[in-house]
Amino acid sequence: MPSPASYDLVIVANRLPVDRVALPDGSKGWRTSPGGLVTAIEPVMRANHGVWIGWPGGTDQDLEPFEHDGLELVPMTMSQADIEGFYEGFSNGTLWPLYHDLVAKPEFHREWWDSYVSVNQRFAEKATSLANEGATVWVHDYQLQLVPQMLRDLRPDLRIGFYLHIPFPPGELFQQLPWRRQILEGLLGADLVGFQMPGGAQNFVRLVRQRVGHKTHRDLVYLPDGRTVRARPFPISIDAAGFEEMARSEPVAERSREIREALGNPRKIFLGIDRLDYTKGIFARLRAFSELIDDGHFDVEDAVFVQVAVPSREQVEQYRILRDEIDRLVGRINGDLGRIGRPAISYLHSSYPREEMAALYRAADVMVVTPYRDGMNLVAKEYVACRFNDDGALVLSEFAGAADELRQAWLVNPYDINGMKSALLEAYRAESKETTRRMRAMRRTVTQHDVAAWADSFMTELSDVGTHGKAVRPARRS
Ligand code: GDG
Repeated sequence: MPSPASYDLVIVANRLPVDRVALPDGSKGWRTSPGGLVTAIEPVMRANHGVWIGWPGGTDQDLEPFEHDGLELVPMTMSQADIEGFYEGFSNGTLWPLYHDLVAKPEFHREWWDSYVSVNQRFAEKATSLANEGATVWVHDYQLQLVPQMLRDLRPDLRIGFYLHIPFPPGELFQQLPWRRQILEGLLGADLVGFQMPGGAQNFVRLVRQRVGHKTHRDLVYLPDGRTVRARPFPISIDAAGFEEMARSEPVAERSREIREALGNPRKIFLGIDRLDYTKGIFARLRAFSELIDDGHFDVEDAVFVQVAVPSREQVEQYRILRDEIDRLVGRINGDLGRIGRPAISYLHSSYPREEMAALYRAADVMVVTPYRDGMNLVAKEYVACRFNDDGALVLSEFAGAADELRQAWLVNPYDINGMKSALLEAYRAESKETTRRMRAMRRTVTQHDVAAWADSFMTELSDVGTHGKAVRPARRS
């Protein structure tokens, strides 16, 4: 590793893009974690001599900076108290539900806030210790909203970008937060604040005007010290070509046939893939599907619903309750409607390799994505990228960011069970001419606006705004 303070680009995110794994010889090693963010950011990091700071998971205290797959990574340690206060507490017990339309009730605890402030401070200090004079620092997501201003105070020479992966709520909800002003001021340390949707950027600018009292004009905030901050939408995307290539591969084709066979060759396979999270609307969609069977629209011989629920935040009480509720619902539906070897719902509480996800996307006739609120939802885009034959139907919540781009999906309001039933039935019955017309249009969108385009546009805009720091070189992509 080069000496400290020698990077032109510093990525700061809650998680490092790697997971700790046990190697065959029993020692511990690292594996790149699945996800679009690393694919998006890796080329920019390479072109700019970048480093990534984040938590590797766990409470190991003795981790040194290291290189993995050519990426330079700096692990941040977390104590059990940090995990409980900063991560499970303020990030996932306060901000996550508050920013997702209060789908669950946020809890406000002063000790959680104190922990959030101190962990943000540690991330900011680590970033400044690694950044060259005039370097660019790109901070990610709701766990680190105080970092931009902390960086600005420590190092006015830096060029600072912030990107929020989840929705930014309207003022009526945000103002419940006892520390609302501190969060807004924390974000205002950045030169560019990026959001998924135009609505999030507008909510932020309006709140800054009303709550902090700064002058604003369109997407610009004018600070008393002469700085300007720009707030803009940058809808995130996926490595569309990568997913398509994987879906086309022979092993994935073979696995997708096996999955169909194992399910008893039903006429139609419905699929849901989500982190097991109360924002994702898993419960409501399974109810809607089961009622269609109960009403006699189709039978368990005709259709099966495969629901993959990826374990998530299992130490947080609300997530445990949700898991129990879904376990009970699936048990009841299968008990009432299933036959021997023919469950109505094939429920998997596990995570899978990317190839298995691609095989599932390839096998599914109807993909069902019904969050109550979602910043974007990459699963919807991944499904589209994998449908290289222009077939398959997507049922998508209006409240996912992805609905802005994927207009040709069957759009639904997840709070409206009857509306969801109608959409599922239409998608089930749709003629291939109809599904092709819709899928072709969606594929054009996802292919053109991929994650590389997202990262480039954020970086280009960041290089244009502010008078701080040096411009970042765009990624050289093959
Ligand atoms: C947040 C925002 C926004 C999931 N299970 C497995 C697996 N995954 C991958 C999916 C997808 C990603 O994880 C999940 O992304 P989503 O967008 O669906 O949802 P969140 O986790 O809530 O993400 C969201 C996103 O940030 C990006 O800005 O879109 O709105 O909430 O890529 O494929 N991948 C593998 N195995 C799994 O079991 N390999």
